[in-house]
Formats: sequence, structure tokens, C-alpha cells
Amino acid sequence: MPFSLPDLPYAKDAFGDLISAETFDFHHGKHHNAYVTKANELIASNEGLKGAKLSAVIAAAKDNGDKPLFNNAAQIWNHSFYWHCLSPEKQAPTGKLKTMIDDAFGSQAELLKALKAEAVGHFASGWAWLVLDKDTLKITSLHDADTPLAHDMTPLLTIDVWEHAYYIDYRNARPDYVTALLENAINWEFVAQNLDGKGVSRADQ
Ligand code: MN3
Repeated sequence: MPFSLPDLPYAKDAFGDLISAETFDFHHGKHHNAYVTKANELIASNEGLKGAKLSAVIAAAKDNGDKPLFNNAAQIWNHSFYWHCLSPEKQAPTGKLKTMIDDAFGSQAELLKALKAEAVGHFASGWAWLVLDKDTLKITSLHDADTPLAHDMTPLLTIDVWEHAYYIDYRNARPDYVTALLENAINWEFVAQNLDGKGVSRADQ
């Protein structure tokens, strides 16, 4: 099989009540896994993409207008990236990343406020992102499976705002989920590694 479900980079009970083990069982074990299964099925009948990396499959599916393959491949990538964006230990941005955040948003608090507004305000399913667009830090959100990789932007941080990401632990309260993650569970060390692409490649396969 060309693609596989990557292991979580922490134990599924590492976040306590913030993100329950049950959420990981479903979100990683069922949803993420289903995208892997479906993408592998779609790739099986596509000779031209056999052996291609996930990022190359996403680009080709976009160019070919192959929506089912794009959606499933991009969802594998987005979820693999999202798991790395989370840390069971509370962190804060430091060094070059901190300076860039202060220059672009004024402070970490202002960045979190803007990211929270984007994530909460995004209508229906999708992902809120902190990206590097050329040399500029930007906040955006994309619908369904769409990914900054398909828009020539460097992803730095994402929050999954599909209901399946928060319904077990937060029911319909997306703002509580977004706030809990942004204030307690972001892997800022990983975000910093994405500035020069070191982290981003970890979601590829
Ligand atoms: Mn999800």
C-alpha cells in the first residue's frame, strides 16, 4: 500500500481532558485512517501516480481536477501535520518565530486572538492555518480538505475545525475547543521548524 496511517507523536491519553483518548481513537484511528484507505484505493487505479510522494499526489490531483483523490490525499497530509502541531506540554514561541509573530501581529496574544477568530468564524468543515506566504506570516482558513500546499504557501500551524475534531470532548462548542488548544497544546517548537521546511516534510510520506 502506498500510504499508511502514521503513529501519533504522543500517547493518545497524553492530553487528559483537553483532547481525550476517545477523540484520538476516532479522529486518528477512524477518520484519518479512512482517508488513507480511500486514497490507496484511488491510487491503485492510477498508474501515473504509483510510487509518488503524498505531496506530489496532492499536486497532481489538483492539476488533474481529481477531486476525490485530492480530498483524501490532502486529508492524510493535513491530519499528519495537525498531530505534530499539538504538544501535551504547554509551550510558547521563542527566538526567530517569536520575533516574527511580534512584528506581524504585535504579540503572541494578538496572534492567538486572530487565529481563534479565524477558526471559530470558518463556516462548516475545514482548517484554520498560520502560514508563511512569501516572507509574510498570515492567518487564513481553507474549506474541507484544502491545504496551503496547494496554494504555494508554507503551513506553520493548523487547527482542524471539522466537527469530528471536537464533538466528543466539546460537543458543539467550537470556540472552547479552539481556545483550549491554542492556549495550552500548541507545539511551538514544531511551528518554528516549519519556517525553514524542516517540520513540514514530516507530514509527507
Ligand atoms: Mn479531522
